[in-house]
Amino acid sequence: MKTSKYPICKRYEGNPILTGKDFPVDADIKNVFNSGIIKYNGTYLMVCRVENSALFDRFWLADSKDGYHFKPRPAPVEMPYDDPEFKEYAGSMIYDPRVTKIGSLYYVVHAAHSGHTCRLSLLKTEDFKKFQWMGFISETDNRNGVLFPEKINGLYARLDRPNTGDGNGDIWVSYSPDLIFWGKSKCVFRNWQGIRWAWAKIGPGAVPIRTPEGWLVIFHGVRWQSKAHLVYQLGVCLLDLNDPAKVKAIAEEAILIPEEQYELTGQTPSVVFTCGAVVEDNGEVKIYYGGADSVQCVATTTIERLIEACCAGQRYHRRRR
Ligand code: M1P
Repeated sequence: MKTSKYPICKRYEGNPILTGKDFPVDADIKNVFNSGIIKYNGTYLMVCRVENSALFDRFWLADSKDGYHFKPRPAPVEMPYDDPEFKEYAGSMIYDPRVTKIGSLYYVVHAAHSGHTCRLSLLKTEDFKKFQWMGFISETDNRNGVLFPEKINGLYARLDRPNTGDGNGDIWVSYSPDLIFWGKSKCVFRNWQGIRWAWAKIGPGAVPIRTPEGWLVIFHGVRWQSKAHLVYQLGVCLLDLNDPAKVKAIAEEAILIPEEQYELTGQTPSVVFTCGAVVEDNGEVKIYYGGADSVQCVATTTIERLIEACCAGQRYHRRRR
Protein backbone atom coordinates (compact mmCIF):
# COMPACT_ATOMS: atom_id res chain seq x y z
CA MET A 1 0.00 0.00 0.00
CA LYS A 2 1.28 3.46 -0.86
CA THR A 3 1.51 5.94 2.01
CA SER A 4 1.16 9.69 1.89
CA LYS A 5 4.12 11.87 2.78
CA TYR A 6 2.32 12.79 6.01
CA PRO A 7 0.26 9.74 7.07
CA ILE A 8 -2.19 11.64 9.25
CA CYS A 9 -4.96 9.05 8.88
CA LYS A 10 -4.78 5.28 9.16
CA ARG A 11 -7.24 3.30 7.08
CA TYR A 12 -9.09 0.48 8.83
CA GLU A 13 -7.69 -2.78 7.47
CA GLY A 14 -11.22 -4.21 7.18
CA ASN A 15 -12.30 -1.50 4.70
CA PRO A 16 -14.79 -1.21 3.16
CA ILE A 17 -16.95 -1.54 6.26
CA LEU A 18 -20.23 -1.58 4.29
CA THR A 19 -21.06 -2.45 0.70
CA GLY A 20 -24.36 -2.87 -1.13
CA LYS A 21 -24.14 -6.62 -0.45
CA ASP A 22 -24.65 -6.00 3.29
CA PHE A 23 -28.22 -4.83 2.69
CA PRO A 24 -31.29 -7.02 2.12
CA VAL A 25 -31.17 -8.52 -1.39
CA ASP A 26 -34.66 -7.36 -2.34
CA ALA A 27 -33.64 -3.73 -1.68
CA ASP A 28 -31.25 -3.96 -4.65
CA ILE A 29 -28.65 -1.68 -2.99
CA LYS A 30 -25.65 -1.19 -5.27
CA ASN A 31 -23.77 1.56 -3.47
CA VAL A 32 -23.43 2.81 0.12
CA PHE A 33 -21.22 5.84 0.69
CA ASN A 34 -20.91 9.38 2.14
CA SER A 35 -22.90 8.32 5.22
CA GLY A 36 -23.54 10.41 8.31
CA ILE A 37 -22.62 9.14 11.77
CA ILE A 38 -23.45 9.90 15.41
CA LYS A 39 -23.04 8.21 18.78
CA TYR A 40 -26.58 7.45 19.98
CA ASN A 41 -27.47 5.61 23.20
CA GLY A 42 -23.94 4.22 23.42
CA THR A 43 -23.87 2.79 19.87
CA TYR A 44 -22.50 4.13 16.63
CA LEU A 45 -25.46 4.98 14.45
CA MET A 46 -24.78 5.44 10.77
CA VAL A 47 -27.25 7.24 8.53
CA CYS A 48 -26.21 5.49 5.35
CA ARG A 49 -26.59 6.98 1.91
CA VAL A 50 -27.70 3.99 -0.17
CA GLU A 51 -28.36 3.84 -3.89
CA ASN A 52 -30.16 1.17 -5.89
CA SER A 53 -29.50 0.16 -9.48
CA ALA A 54 -31.97 2.81 -10.71
CA LEU A 55 -29.76 5.37 -8.88
CA PHE A 56 -32.56 6.11 -6.41
CA ASP A 57 -30.96 7.35 -3.18
CA ARG A 58 -32.37 6.72 0.30
CA PHE A 59 -31.20 6.88 3.90
CA TRP A 60 -30.82 3.62 5.79
CA LEU A 61 -29.71 3.22 9.42
CA ALA A 62 -26.96 0.81 10.45
CA ASP A 63 -25.77 0.13 14.03
CA SER A 64 -22.41 -0.82 15.46
CA LYS A 65 -20.99 -1.47 18.90
CA ASP A 66 -17.34 -0.83 17.96
CA GLY A 67 -17.51 1.69 15.09
CA TYR A 68 -16.18 -0.83 12.56
CA HIS A 69 -18.77 -3.61 12.23
CA PHE A 70 -22.12 -2.19 11.16
CA LYS A 71 -25.40 -4.03 10.81
CA PRO A 72 -27.99 -2.39 8.55
CA ARG A 73 -31.56 -2.36 9.88
CA PRO A 74 -34.15 -4.43 7.99
CA ALA A 75 -35.68 -1.45 6.14
CA PRO A 76 -34.75 2.09 5.06
CA VAL A 77 -35.55 5.23 7.06
CA GLU A 78 -39.18 6.23 6.77
CA MET A 79 -39.02 9.70 5.34
CA PRO A 80 -41.73 12.32 6.07
CA TYR A 81 -43.60 11.71 2.83
CA ASP A 82 -46.80 12.79 4.60
CA ASP A 83 -45.41 16.32 4.12
CA PRO A 84 -46.52 17.13 0.53
CA GLU A 85 -43.73 19.63 -0.10
CA PHE A 86 -41.09 17.16 1.01
CA LYS A 87 -42.66 14.48 -1.17
CA GLU A 88 -42.82 16.70 -4.22
CA TYR A 89 -39.42 18.40 -4.03
CA ALA A 90 -36.93 17.24 -1.43
CA GLY A 91 -38.02 13.62 -1.60
CA SER A 92 -37.03 13.10 -5.20
CA MET A 93 -33.27 12.82 -4.64
CA ILE A 94 -31.67 13.01 -1.21
CA TYR A 95 -28.04 12.39 -0.38
CA ASP A 96 -24.95 13.14 1.72
CA PRO A 97 -26.57 13.27 5.21
CA ARG A 98 -24.61 15.07 7.95
CA VAL A 99 -25.93 14.46 11.47
CA THR A 100 -25.47 17.00 14.30
CA LYS A 101 -26.73 16.72 17.87
CA ILE A 102 -27.80 20.06 19.31
CA GLY A 103 -29.21 19.85 22.82
CA SER A 104 -31.31 16.70 22.93
CA LEU A 105 -32.27 16.73 19.24
CA TYR A 106 -30.60 15.36 16.13
CA TYR A 107 -30.55 17.26 12.86
CA VAL A 108 -29.71 15.90 9.43
CA VAL A 109 -28.63 18.40 6.79
CA HIS A 110 -28.62 16.77 3.38
CA ALA A 111 -28.51 17.62 -0.28
CA ALA A 112 -31.85 17.47 -2.11
CA HIS A 113 -32.66 17.89 -5.73
CA SER A 114 -35.57 20.23 -5.53
CA GLY A 115 -36.62 20.74 -9.11
CA HIS A 116 -34.30 23.78 -9.06
CA THR A 117 -30.95 22.00 -8.94
CA CYS A 118 -29.50 21.09 -5.59
CA ARG A 119 -30.49 22.68 -2.26
CA LEU A 120 -29.81 22.03 1.41
CA SER A 121 -32.68 20.44 3.26
CA LEU A 122 -33.10 19.81 7.01
CA LEU A 123 -34.60 16.89 8.91
CA LYS A 124 -35.08 16.71 12.68
CA THR A 125 -35.50 13.66 14.90
CA GLU A 126 -35.31 12.83 18.57
CA ASP A 127 -35.21 9.06 18.27
CA PHE A 128 -34.21 8.16 14.67
CA LYS A 129 -37.65 6.57 14.30
CA LYS A 130 -39.67 9.56 13.27
CA PHE A 131 -38.13 12.31 11.13
CA GLN A 132 -39.72 15.72 10.68
CA TRP A 133 -38.89 17.82 7.64
CA MET A 134 -38.01 21.40 8.60
CA GLY A 135 -37.76 22.61 5.01
CA PHE A 136 -35.16 23.80 2.57
CA ILE A 137 -32.54 25.93 4.25
CA SER A 138 -30.69 27.27 1.22
CA GLU A 139 -31.42 28.66 -2.17
CA THR A 140 -30.52 26.69 -5.27
CA ASP A 141 -27.13 25.32 -6.25
CA ASN A 142 -25.87 24.71 -2.75
CA ARG A 143 -24.84 21.43 -1.17
CA ASN A 144 -22.44 20.11 1.45
CA GLY A 145 -24.11 21.75 4.45
CA VAL A 146 -23.26 20.90 8.06
CA LEU A 147 -24.49 22.36 11.37
CA PHE A 148 -22.16 23.28 14.20
CA PRO A 149 -23.00 21.30 17.39
CA GLU A 150 -23.74 24.44 19.43
CA LYS A 151 -24.86 28.03 18.96
CA ILE A 152 -22.15 30.63 18.33
CA ASN A 153 -22.83 34.06 19.83
CA GLY A 154 -26.46 33.06 20.40
CA LEU A 155 -27.15 31.83 16.86
CA TYR A 156 -27.18 28.44 15.16
CA ALA A 157 -24.30 28.20 12.71
CA ARG A 158 -23.56 26.15 9.63
CA LEU A 159 -20.88 25.68 7.01
CA ASP A 160 -21.91 25.12 3.44
CA ARG A 161 -20.73 25.20 -0.12
CA PRO A 162 -22.70 27.36 -2.52
CA ASN A 163 -21.63 26.58 -6.07
CA THR A 164 -20.16 29.71 -7.50
CA GLY A 165 -20.24 29.24 -11.25
CA ASP A 166 -18.35 26.82 -13.50
CA GLY A 167 -18.88 24.05 -10.93
CA ASN A 168 -16.58 25.81 -8.46
CA GLY A 169 -17.34 26.45 -4.84
CA ASP A 170 -15.92 27.75 -1.59
CA ILE A 171 -16.75 27.17 2.08
CA TRP A 172 -19.08 29.70 3.71
CA VAL A 173 -20.49 30.20 7.22
CA SER A 174 -24.05 31.40 7.93
CA TYR A 175 -26.12 31.97 11.07
CA SER A 176 -29.74 31.48 12.05
CA PRO A 177 -31.98 32.19 15.04
CA ASP A 178 -34.24 29.19 14.31
CA LEU A 179 -32.44 26.88 11.81
CA ILE A 180 -34.85 28.03 9.06
CA PHE A 181 -33.87 31.62 8.27
CA TRP A 182 -30.16 32.00 7.53
CA GLY A 183 -28.00 35.06 7.06
CA LYS A 184 -24.86 36.96 8.14
CA SER A 185 -23.10 34.78 5.54
CA LYS A 186 -19.35 35.09 5.07
CA CYS A 187 -16.87 33.22 2.93
CA VAL A 188 -14.54 31.18 5.18
CA PHE A 189 -11.97 30.32 2.53
CA ARG A 190 -11.78 29.90 -1.19
CA ASN A 191 -10.68 26.79 -3.05
CA TRP A 192 -7.49 28.42 -4.24
CA GLN A 193 -6.57 29.97 -0.87
CA GLY A 194 -3.85 28.14 0.97
CA ILE A 195 -4.33 24.66 -0.47
CA ARG A 196 -2.61 23.72 -3.68
CA TRP A 197 -4.38 20.37 -4.09
CA ALA A 198 -7.98 21.64 -4.31
CA TRP A 199 -8.15 24.17 -7.06
CA ALA A 200 -11.50 23.02 -8.47
CA LYS A 201 -13.74 23.24 -5.37
CA ILE A 202 -13.96 22.51 -1.65
CA GLY A 203 -16.82 21.61 0.70
CA PRO A 204 -17.33 21.08 4.44
CA GLY A 205 -17.40 17.43 5.50
CA ALA A 206 -17.76 16.23 9.09
CA VAL A 207 -19.51 18.15 11.87
CA PRO A 208 -17.00 20.73 13.18
CA ILE A 209 -15.14 19.46 16.26
CA ARG A 210 -14.69 21.89 19.18
CA THR A 211 -11.11 21.95 20.52
CA PRO A 212 -9.34 24.49 22.73
CA GLU A 213 -7.43 25.61 19.60
CA GLY A 214 -10.54 26.24 17.52
CA TRP A 215 -13.12 24.36 15.42
CA LEU A 216 -11.47 21.47 13.60
CA VAL A 217 -13.14 21.08 10.22
CA ILE A 218 -12.50 18.10 7.99
CA PHE A 219 -13.41 19.08 4.44
CA HIS A 220 -13.07 17.73 0.93
CA GLY A 221 -11.07 19.40 -1.79
CA VAL A 222 -11.23 18.66 -5.48
CA ARG A 223 -8.77 19.06 -8.33
CA TRP A 224 -8.90 18.40 -12.03
CA GLN A 225 -6.44 15.60 -12.81
CA SER A 226 -7.36 15.78 -16.46
CA LYS A 227 -10.28 17.26 -18.38
CA ALA A 228 -12.58 14.37 -17.46
CA HIS A 229 -11.11 13.29 -14.14
CA LEU A 230 -11.76 14.99 -10.79
CA VAL A 231 -9.84 13.82 -7.72
CA TYR A 232 -11.51 14.19 -4.28
CA GLN A 233 -9.28 14.31 -1.18
CA LEU A 234 -9.80 15.24 2.48
CA GLY A 235 -8.21 18.21 4.20
CA VAL A 236 -8.40 19.80 7.65
CA CYS A 237 -8.45 23.35 8.96
CA LEU A 238 -8.88 25.18 12.28
CA LEU A 239 -11.46 27.95 12.54
CA ASP A 240 -11.80 30.56 15.27
CA LEU A 241 -14.19 29.41 18.02
CA ASN A 242 -16.12 32.69 18.22
CA ASP A 243 -15.87 33.69 14.57
CA PRO A 244 -15.57 30.65 12.29
CA ALA A 245 -15.14 32.93 9.28
CA LYS A 246 -11.59 33.41 10.59
CA VAL A 247 -9.26 30.62 9.49
CA LYS A 248 -6.56 30.03 12.09
CA ALA A 249 -4.67 27.37 10.11
CA ILE A 250 -5.04 24.90 7.25
CA ALA A 251 -3.05 21.70 6.75
CA GLU A 252 -0.77 22.11 3.78
CA GLU A 253 -1.32 18.58 2.46
CA ALA A 254 -4.45 16.49 2.11
CA ILE A 255 -4.96 14.17 5.10
CA LEU A 256 -6.54 11.37 3.04
CA ILE A 257 -5.85 10.76 -0.65
CA PRO A 258 -7.52 8.15 -2.84
CA GLU A 259 -4.92 5.39 -3.04
CA GLU A 260 -6.64 2.08 -2.32
CA GLN A 261 -8.52 0.12 -4.96
CA TYR A 262 -11.88 0.81 -3.25
CA GLU A 263 -11.15 4.55 -3.51
CA LEU A 264 -9.67 4.57 -7.01
CA THR A 265 -12.24 2.48 -8.84
CA GLY A 266 -16.00 2.37 -8.58
CA GLN A 267 -18.90 4.49 -9.59
CA THR A 268 -16.75 7.67 -9.52
CA PRO A 269 -13.00 7.02 -9.61
CA SER A 270 -10.54 8.66 -7.18
CA VAL A 271 -12.96 9.84 -4.51
CA VAL A 272 -12.69 9.98 -0.73
CA PHE A 273 -15.58 12.03 0.68
CA THR A 274 -16.69 12.43 4.29
CA CYS A 275 -20.00 13.39 5.89
CA GLY A 276 -19.09 12.53 9.48
CA ALA A 277 -16.59 11.63 12.17
CA VAL A 278 -16.78 10.36 15.74
CA VAL A 279 -14.47 11.71 18.46
CA GLU A 280 -13.64 9.21 21.20
CA ASP A 281 -12.94 10.12 24.83
CA ASN A 282 -9.20 9.41 24.34
CA GLY A 283 -8.94 11.89 21.46
CA GLU A 284 -9.11 9.32 18.68
CA VAL A 285 -11.14 10.45 15.66
CA LYS A 286 -12.88 7.94 13.41
CA ILE A 287 -13.45 9.53 10.02
CA TYR A 288 -16.18 7.79 8.02
CA TYR A 289 -15.86 8.29 4.30
CA GLY A 290 -17.19 7.07 1.00
CA GLY A 291 -14.80 5.35 -1.42
CA ALA A 292 -15.33 6.08 -5.13
CA ASP A 293 -19.04 6.85 -4.55
CA SER A 294 -19.49 3.10 -4.07
CA VAL A 295 -18.56 1.81 -0.60
CA GLN A 296 -18.42 3.01 3.00
CA CYS A 297 -15.02 3.14 4.74
CA VAL A 298 -13.41 4.40 7.94
CA ALA A 299 -9.97 5.76 8.85
CA THR A 300 -8.62 6.83 12.23
CA THR A 301 -6.51 9.71 13.44
CA THR A 302 -6.38 11.85 16.60
CA ILE A 303 -7.34 15.39 17.50
CA GLU A 304 -3.68 16.04 18.27
CA ARG A 305 -2.46 14.91 14.84
CA LEU A 306 -5.12 16.92 13.06
CA ILE A 307 -4.17 20.06 14.98
CA GLU A 308 -0.48 19.38 14.31
CA ALA A 309 -1.24 19.03 10.60
CA CYS A 310 -3.05 22.38 10.63
CA CYS A 311 -0.25 24.12 12.51
CA ALA A 312 2.43 22.72 10.17
CA GLY A 313 0.35 24.21 7.35
CA GLN A 314 0.31 27.52 9.19
CA ARG A 315 4.11 27.56 9.25
CA TYR A 316 4.01 26.91 5.50
CA HIS A 317 1.71 29.89 4.94
CA ARG A 318 3.92 32.14 7.04
CA ARG A 319 6.95 31.09 4.98
CA ARG A 320 5.16 31.95 1.76
CA ARG A 321 4.29 35.51 2.72
O1 M1P B 1 -18.69 12.37 -7.04
C1 M1P B 1 -17.99 12.95 -5.98
C2 M1P B 1 -18.94 13.79 -5.10
O2 M1P B 1 -19.55 14.79 -5.90
C3 M1P B 1 -20.40 15.70 -5.23
O3 M1P B 1 -19.65 16.50 -4.36
P1 M1P B 1 -19.28 18.03 -4.76
O4 M1P B 1 -20.55 18.75 -4.78
O5 M1P B 1 -18.33 18.57 -3.77
O6 M1P B 1 -18.65 17.91 -6.13
C4 M1P B 1 -21.49 14.99 -4.43
O7 M1P B 1 -22.44 14.51 -5.32
C5 M1P B 1 -20.95 13.82 -3.62
O8 M1P B 1 -22.02 13.03 -3.18
C6 M1P B 1 -20.01 12.94 -4.44
O9 M1P B 1 -19.38 11.99 -3.61
